[in-house]
Amino acid sequence: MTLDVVDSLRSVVGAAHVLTDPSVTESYAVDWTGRFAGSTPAVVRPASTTEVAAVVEWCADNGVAVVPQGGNTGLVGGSVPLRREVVLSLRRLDAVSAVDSVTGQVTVAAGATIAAVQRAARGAGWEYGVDWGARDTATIGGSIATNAGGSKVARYGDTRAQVLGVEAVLGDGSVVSHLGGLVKDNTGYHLPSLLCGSEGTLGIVTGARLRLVPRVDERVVALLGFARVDDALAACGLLRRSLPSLEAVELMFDDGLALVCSSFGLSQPLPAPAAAYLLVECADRLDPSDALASAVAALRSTGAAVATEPGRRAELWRYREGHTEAINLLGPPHKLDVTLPPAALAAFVDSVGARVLTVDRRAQVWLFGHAADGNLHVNVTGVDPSDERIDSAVLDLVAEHRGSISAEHGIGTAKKQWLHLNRSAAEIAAMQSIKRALDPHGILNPNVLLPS
Ligand code: FAD
Ligand code: 2HG
Ligand code: ZN
Repeated sequence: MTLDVVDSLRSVVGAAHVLTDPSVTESYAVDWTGRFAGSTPAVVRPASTTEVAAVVEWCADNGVAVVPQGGNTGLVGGSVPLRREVVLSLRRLDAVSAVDSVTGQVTVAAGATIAAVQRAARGAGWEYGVDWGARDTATIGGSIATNAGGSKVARYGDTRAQVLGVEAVLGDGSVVSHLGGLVKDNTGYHLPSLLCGSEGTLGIVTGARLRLVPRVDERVVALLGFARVDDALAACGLLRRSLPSLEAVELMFDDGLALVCSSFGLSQPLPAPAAAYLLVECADRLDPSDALASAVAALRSTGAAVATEPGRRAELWRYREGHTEAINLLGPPHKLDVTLPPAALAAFVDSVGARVLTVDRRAQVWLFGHAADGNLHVNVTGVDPSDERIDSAVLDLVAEHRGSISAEHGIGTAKKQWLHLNRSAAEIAAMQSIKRALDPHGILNPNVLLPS
């Protein structure tokens, strides 16, 4: 059976592009955190939409399940083969077409990285409005499949808000392509919206037409300390109201910042440590430093480090973006990426640590996130990576506060069993009907999102 799969896939994409050596396929079979790992008979690396369609059609005809994979930076175990599925890597489809400088749009292939799209946009006087720490590896296809968020959502929206059109291969091998880029186009179901956040269960995204935003080059970053967590959370609303140039408001706490400092040999950013920190970025055509300074003056901040020069701005961002890597150095974490209603955020921050400790006294709970969106990343280390009581404790608390159990990373395999906390039986049944319609053989990423 395995040999047939490999031989057949080789005849579609060429022998060099079907990887079977376990020492090579291993890295495609374990997720970024190290918490989710499996194995695969083959990693197939097509170079075009036609080849993707031929691979999927062959897999559909032969009942072979497929896990699509982009940069493999996903954080919910959705991009790895847990039950010997074939891995379909999109990384060779990495073309970025010329930016249409009139419409501010670009067509990109699924395997292009976020950084490649950002570079192309900037080169043409535009900007791609989505950004996060894994930009050099994460792909457009993966970001559409997860509806990735990142640090600029409050200003520009999530990935779904950037996607004007998609090209995708559905579960029977048919190709849907709608890349014309018309901003107003009410011609029936909006497949791009449906594919955004579908986590590879409805179709393999092979390309997308993306909206860009005007480039603004004058930037200022401030890292602010707060003696009380409540003061930091309250500051977030005030900054959003008073600064039209606000691009990001990111939240950190003293323990997480100290971990980043010790992991990467960084010095503390402020003269005196604080309980909570906000990393704030403003961007505009004219220098937004004065506007930010007057907004900050109205806050209960205990100290600030401010930077306008690109190198120094990046140094301040390192304190925030270093969290994921620093936490992973402690061993595979439980990652719970959640949203709380603004009124519930402070109470959740207060109680989540204690709730986790009732499950395992050894737990270390790390909190950080995108404060502008009420999006908190709860990471738990020091416990058994497979102890799902940890995930239950956090996600039940989120549901008690009427929050979302997935803000931006998706459900994947990690949160599949808690989907009912946010979705009714009728909603799940509707999703299953859509799945059956677009993937009639049930071969596309079968381990994620929906109950089996
Ligand atoms: P993969 O990890 O390869 O796949 C993710 C999911 O998409 C899987 O279910 C996979 O099957 C599916 N998929 C991949 N490609 C396709 C395709 N072409 N067609 C259909 N399905 C596909 N995420 C955020 O939202 N915000 C953040 O701030 C953020 N920060 C991060 C920081 C770090 C350091 C890391 C490691 C990750 C971070 N992430 C963040 C998570 C991750 O980068 C995103 O989920 C990203 O969108 C995944 O893209 P990828 O190409 O790596 O996809
Ligand atoms: C971030 O905001 C990412 O840095 C990763 O979404 C979150 O590591 C995490 O839990
Ligand atoms: Zn995030």
